[in-house]
Amino acid sequence: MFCFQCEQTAGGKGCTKGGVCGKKPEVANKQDELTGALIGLARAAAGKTPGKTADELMMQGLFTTVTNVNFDSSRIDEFIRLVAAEKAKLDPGAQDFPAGTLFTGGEEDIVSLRSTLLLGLRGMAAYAWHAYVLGKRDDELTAWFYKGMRAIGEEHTAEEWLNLLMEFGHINLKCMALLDEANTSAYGHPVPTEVSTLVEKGPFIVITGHDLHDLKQLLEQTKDKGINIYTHGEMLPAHAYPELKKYPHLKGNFGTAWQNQQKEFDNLPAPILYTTNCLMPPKPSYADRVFTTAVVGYPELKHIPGENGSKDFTPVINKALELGGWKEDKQFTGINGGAGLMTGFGRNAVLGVADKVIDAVKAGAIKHFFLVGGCDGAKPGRNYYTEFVQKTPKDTVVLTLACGKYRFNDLNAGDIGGIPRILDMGQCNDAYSAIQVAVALAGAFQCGVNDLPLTLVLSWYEQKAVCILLTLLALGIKNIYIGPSLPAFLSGNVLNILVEKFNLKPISTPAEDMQAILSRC
Ligand code: SF4
Ligand code: SF3
Repeated sequence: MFCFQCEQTAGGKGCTKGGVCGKKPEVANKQDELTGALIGLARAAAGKTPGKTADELMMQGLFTTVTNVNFDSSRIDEFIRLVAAEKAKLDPGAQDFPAGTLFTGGEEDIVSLRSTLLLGLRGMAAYAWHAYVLGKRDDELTAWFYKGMRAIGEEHTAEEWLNLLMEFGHINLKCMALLDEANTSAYGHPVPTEVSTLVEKGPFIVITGHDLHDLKQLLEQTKDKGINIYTHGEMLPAHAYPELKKYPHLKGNFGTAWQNQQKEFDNLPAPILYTTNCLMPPKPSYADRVFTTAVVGYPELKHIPGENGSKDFTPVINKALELGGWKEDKQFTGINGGAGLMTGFGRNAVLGVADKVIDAVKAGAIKHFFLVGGCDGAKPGRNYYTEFVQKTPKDTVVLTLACGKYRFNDLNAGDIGGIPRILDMGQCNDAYSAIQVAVALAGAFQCGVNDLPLTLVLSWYEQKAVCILLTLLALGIKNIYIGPSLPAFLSGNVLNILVEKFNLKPISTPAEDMQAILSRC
């Protein structure tokens, strides 16, 4: 196996003897085979309209290979079989891409550029899938999956690869816009909401991942059953959607970001439902109560089928009743000891008070905006993000999104004239909201986004972060700080290009970076 797609890759270079994430070599190799088969499917679809089954397989197949999604080789085998059957219908002569050369075949910089596009496509597939299950699709976006996968199987010059990456970035913006529309048209615009971290006594279910459609179905099916629902990780922003928050048994949030799950779920007297990444190999103390759904999978764990459309969560409900929850209420806190978490500052909520924000900037009450967000992860260096936020001056505002927010979302940072200093915009895909807000501010101040008093300080872990970064670069956003370490799949030369073209900066220390940012203001 060879895998270097995530931030925790072995030795900062690549996992070769098994994944740091727990992915076995057999599974890694099958995922490469599946990827090669999807390139074959894309080739077979050239000049044709592939149809619903092929489109679904393309999105699901790519999503399956995202970090911490699927560890079950039998499920990946099934995808390979289905992709082969679909390809045979379109063009039996189309060749699959040789799996073994995906991340190793060719010159270092070309491997780097090819991998970057593939990993971006994997991330985008997850977002496209969430929109798709809510009935939203976009022909240009769907077609780009085929175009991108065909491109991965072809030879290109470095310049052509870079152009493809920028084109991809724009398509991913469309994808995030589509998901924003899917989520907001189904569940309303997020409204600022305080989320409790108290877990009440009695049966409960913990739901994690990004899929709001799964949460909605679970809420419906647990209505009036005496079972409370708690979000975990990336599901936290769900509390802010009017059509989800109206369920009184959606009580609060339990736990923090994904990398803490083995500790947080140890002996948990409740089932946990995983709707997307990030699943870690479960410990024996709670493996019997883990349920996966959609493309998530792990050998021996119970799976709720029904990838697309309605699902029956009865096994999860029965497990919740059997385990019974805790005997007493339990108050939890975030990692810094705070108990109430605010979320729901999506584009609608923030732009709803745009006048106030603009006035505060003009009056000098807000001097700078930071977007501190992205993925969380296990590395000790990720304390950087907590310290960075702690160091932000009192006349600055911190926008945040994705699971990296758990590093500081329980800090009481106060407010500026009623505007909270830490604004949680939602999940990683709500980077779309952040972009919309930045564009609106640039419009109001009649300047470019790069001229705004705004600095992006991003943390990355998996491939959704890769697709978002490519979108930000495609939009011409410069001076982005990125950490905690640089992607192993960026070769020295490719990194140099990004640094030269976009002034992409690896993080250093919170103090140094803060000083550099504020001295430019
Ligand atoms: Fe290693 Fe990350 Fe790949 Fe897992 S996903 S095998 S940890 S690089
Ligand atoms: Fe987190 Fe996996 Fe990336 Fe959606 S849940 S941001 S790491």
